[in-house]
Amino acid sequence: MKMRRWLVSGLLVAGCLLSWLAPAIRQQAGGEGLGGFAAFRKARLELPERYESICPGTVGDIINTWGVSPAELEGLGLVAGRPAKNGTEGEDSNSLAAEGKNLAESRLTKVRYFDLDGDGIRERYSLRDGIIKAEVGSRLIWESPASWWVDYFFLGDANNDGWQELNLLVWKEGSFGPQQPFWVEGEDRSIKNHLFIFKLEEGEIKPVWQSSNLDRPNLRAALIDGNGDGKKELLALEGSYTDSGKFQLTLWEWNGWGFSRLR
Ligand SMILES: [Ca+2]
Ligand SMILES: [Ca+2]
Repeated sequence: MKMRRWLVSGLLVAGCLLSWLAPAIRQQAGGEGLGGFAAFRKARLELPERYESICPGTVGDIINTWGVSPAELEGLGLVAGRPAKNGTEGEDSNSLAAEGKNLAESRLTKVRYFDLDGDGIRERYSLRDGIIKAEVGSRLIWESPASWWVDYFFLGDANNDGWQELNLLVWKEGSFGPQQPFWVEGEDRSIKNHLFIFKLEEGEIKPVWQSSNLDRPNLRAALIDGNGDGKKELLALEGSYTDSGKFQLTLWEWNGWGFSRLR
């Protein structure tokens, strides 16, 4: 009996000690729990490299680069500009699934020259091994933090304010971007996908808008005026956190504080 009491109090002490030590242990693992992200990054680095030379800006580009059929785009109300393929819905989803899998299981290398701030000088945006760099001439003006894995970037006026933006699809730990709301406690620390929007102003890359965890990871996204209203909509090729064979196309529009889903 005495022995059992000792055991119980011993366990209690061990428990208290562990709960007291736990934050210290977590801190040693990188403060933000980088152990999980390091493993994520390592797995990403092992994926085959894929090169992409264009940023799709039209429905036709999307068909050519995302493995999407015209019928699927017409299903979202986007005019594909060429006759829809004679196929069943099942065949269409298969083609999206096949190309989606290729996109999901690759590591993108991409370079784009683009004048984001409209000063007449094009900057160089280059993505490699999950890090994006912005350079003017030989000067590095910004690179994404090592605690992010950037899967994809696209350039264009995401919020329809007349200024072009640098838009990133980012994997990172924790639901919020660098601007975490101060009232949020006990944040979800899982590694999820985000859409981050930046602008180039006075020679500096500055955040414009950052999503919290996306409901589904975006493999690709593009800004196209699909309905001809003069504003850009966001077309996203979405995967799934849990089902590696599941893909869907969704269409969104900027609502002033974020994106609302149209279809
Ligand atoms: Ca410029
Ligand atoms: Ca803009």
